[in-house]
Amino acid sequence: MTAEKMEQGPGPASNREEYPGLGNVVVVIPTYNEAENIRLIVTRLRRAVPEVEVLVADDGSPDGTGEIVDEMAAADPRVHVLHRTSKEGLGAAYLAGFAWAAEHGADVMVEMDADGSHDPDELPRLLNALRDADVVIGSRKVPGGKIVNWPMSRVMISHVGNLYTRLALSIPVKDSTAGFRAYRAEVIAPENLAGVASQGYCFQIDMVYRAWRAGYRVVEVPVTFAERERGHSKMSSDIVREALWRVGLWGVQARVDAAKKVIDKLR
Ligand SMILES: Nc1nc2c(ncn2[C@@H]2O[C@H](COP(=O)(O)OP(=O)(O)O)[C@@H](O)[C@H]2O)c(=O)[nH]1
Ligand SMILES: [Mg+2]
Repeated sequence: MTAEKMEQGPGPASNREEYPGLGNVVVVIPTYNEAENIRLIVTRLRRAVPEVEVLVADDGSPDGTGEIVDEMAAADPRVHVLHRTSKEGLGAAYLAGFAWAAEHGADVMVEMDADGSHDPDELPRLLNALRDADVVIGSRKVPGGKIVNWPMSRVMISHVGNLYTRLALSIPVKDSTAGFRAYRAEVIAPENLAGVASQGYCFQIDMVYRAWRAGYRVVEVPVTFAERERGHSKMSSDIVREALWRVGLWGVQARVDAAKKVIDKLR
């Protein structure tokens, strides 16, 4: 299907070579004020995995990130940019990026940060693992996974956040907040994403929770996550609060649903 789809319009050119066995891969990179990082990460990615398409979903960064990608896109048919008008959060940027990728015939969609925390050289390992899975998470919390140079406060937030998520949702995933992932396109088809409203890194939890509940195979492969060297994190206390209340609510909902099932059986 992909070859025909990709030939339409000005979209990706990857019908020429496909990632063996997986089809067309689109890597979505959300950006807000990543002018110091974007050129380097896109260049590293194109070098590490030349077969993939790259889509930068930029929220109208005032520092000119989008314009830098425009320049790169003019010189490289596999680089694309989605200019969004205002900062609406990571979740909204990814949803728009996934929709673009679906319209352009992607079979696999990858999430990756712009700031260098995710190493493009590790992407082939994620993609290889996707041959026997539907979602692959580049995990910092399975044997071999690492976090390098993160302040202790961030390590703690990540640790407690993942523990809370596992307890609240009973999900067998160690790093559900990780943002370096590959999905088979059907997992994140629009019909599976109806009602997604999470914005910050709760979005990552939302995606993996939906996939797992729907019965998709979720696999974690170890990666090394390194703190950004340039630019600023967009992490905020609002993002932590959002994850706390949404995940708590989903946990309560899951228990209510389970209790209802038991009651129905007893009737
Ligand atoms: N388009 C878009 N990208 C965002 C937004 N917030 C964060 N990002 C991007 O998401 C990625 C991860 O964000 P980052 O600030 O590094 O979060 P951290 O790694 O948790 O500190 C980076 O590429 C950011 O530029 C947003 O509101 N819109
Ligand atoms: Mg970061």
